[in-house]
Amino acid sequence: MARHLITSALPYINGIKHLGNMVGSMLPADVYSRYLRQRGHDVLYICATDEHGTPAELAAKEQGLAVAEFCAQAHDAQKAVYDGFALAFDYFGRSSSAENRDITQHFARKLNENGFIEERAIRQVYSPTDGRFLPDRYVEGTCPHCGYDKARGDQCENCTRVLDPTDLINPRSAISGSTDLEVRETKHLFLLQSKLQHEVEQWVARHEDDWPQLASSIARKWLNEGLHDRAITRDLDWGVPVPADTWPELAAEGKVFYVWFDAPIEYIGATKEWADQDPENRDWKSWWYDVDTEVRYTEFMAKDNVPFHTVMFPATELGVREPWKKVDYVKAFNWLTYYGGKFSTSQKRGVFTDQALDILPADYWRYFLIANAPESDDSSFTWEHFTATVNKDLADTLGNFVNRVLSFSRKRFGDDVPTGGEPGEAEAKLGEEIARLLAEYEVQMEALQFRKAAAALRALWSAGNSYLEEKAPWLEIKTDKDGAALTLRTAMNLIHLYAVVSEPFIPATAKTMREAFSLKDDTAAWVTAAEAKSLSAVPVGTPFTVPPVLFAKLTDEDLENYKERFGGEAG
Ligand code: B3M
Ligand code: ZN
Repeated sequence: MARHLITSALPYINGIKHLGNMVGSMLPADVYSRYLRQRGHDVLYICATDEHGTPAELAAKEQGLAVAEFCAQAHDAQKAVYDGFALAFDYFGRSSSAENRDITQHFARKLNENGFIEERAIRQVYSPTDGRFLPDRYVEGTCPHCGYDKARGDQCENCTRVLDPTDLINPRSAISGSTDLEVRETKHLFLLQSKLQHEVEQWVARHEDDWPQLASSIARKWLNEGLHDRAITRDLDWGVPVPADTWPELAAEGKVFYVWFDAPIEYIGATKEWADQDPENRDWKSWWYDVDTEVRYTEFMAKDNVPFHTVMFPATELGVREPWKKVDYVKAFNWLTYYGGKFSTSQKRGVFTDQALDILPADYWRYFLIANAPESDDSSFTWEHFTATVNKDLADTLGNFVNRVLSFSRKRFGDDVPTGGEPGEAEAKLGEEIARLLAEYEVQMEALQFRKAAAALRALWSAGNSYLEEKAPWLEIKTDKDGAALTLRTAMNLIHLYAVVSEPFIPATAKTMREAFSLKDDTAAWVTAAEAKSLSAVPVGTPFTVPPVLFAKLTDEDLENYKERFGGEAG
């Protein structure tokens, strides 16, 4: 039993996320958290909306709302979708919280005391037409590195290089489109990351061997390019204000911290939000402060967020010179593509999480997405692949097994798990196989190898089907009633085992399967190897019901409808 702190990259507030965002952060974090909880660990899974920065301001403007109001609404809208996906966060917070403000300001003061912050006058893009400085995404133009003509002032979406608005060629205002831009001088706070390069390097060197290659290679690339001092304040109305006790002049000018400075700190902030809801019983610091080896911290994110989590945020934490918990394991994901092309929030291409839930219940998506998670490479979403997977794995292999076994047994033996012969060779062989596959499933889950874990789970479901085909109780019953009863009883035990071990992937269906049996005392959190071998957790005489079809089979017509609605190819 260990203490596991788990976070997934904080979804930006500016809109409902698509399936690609879901599979690269929150969903695998949820599957992993659920698994660890079931195994008896003490788990804290924290996430939040990332509410500061220009995207929030721009999205609020588009909707004609004050930013605070926009964020409050957008937070609730995202939370509702995540509830729909059955994401079991311990807390889903907001980076605009007072808790995050306080901790962010504390971090900045400490960094300043330790000589890692400097005030510098910089030249910044000013738009006379808009009457304001234009930070980050308020400026668009051509990327100086790759020539992409819709690069934003903070990062080029095409080559992922981090930019400064003044780097852009042919810049224009994202607010008014004006190209009448000038460069003016203004003061900002700089985080002296270059002074922390060596320490970060040493820290990464101590951890990277444990990380997946995708995470360590990105961290290395960034360190090799060298850590640059970066402006951590912006001229925006919305954000964590620069503390007036330390920087009165900048505070008076209304400067706020850059969104990427306060966003990772919100992992801590949200933990404090969680504790503040029940201060008697929750201790946020016991998860974050001076718990180097006591807590294991795992972060989930897509690859574009890796530099911020493996290099920049650790640099901040190191520079604070207080024992804040740093990440132990960085689970990074490649992209899920839509028919080989980009899912795009801005261009509204692909399937959004709210639309997905309109079409089918969460378990269909959860299983498909994790079974096809872009772990070692990008993976492509197509409706053909989705419908084929649902039909084969969920409807045929799992759903049909459950229904067939329970309805046949009810028809022939009534509403209780039937008595019958003693387990024989076939049952012993099955038990061995189930125990072996369960062990494989556990190994892959513990290694955070989600595709392989899904494959092991599918193999567990398949083993039941093979057993059933082999024993064919619908024939067996004609000559050996006791034998048929044994087969069905064994299969029902498999259903219960599936209910327990499938929960991280398909929690709602798992619950339905479990509740099919009226066990006196069904507290089993997990299945031991011995239990897997003996397949006897559901005893003779246990009343059961036959649940409605667990997974609907998707038809050719469904497939055509999805393709028509969402576009059946890359845009
Ligand atoms: N909101 C970027 C993103 O949504 C950003 C992650 C913050 S994690 C601290 O991809
Ligand atoms: Zn570029």
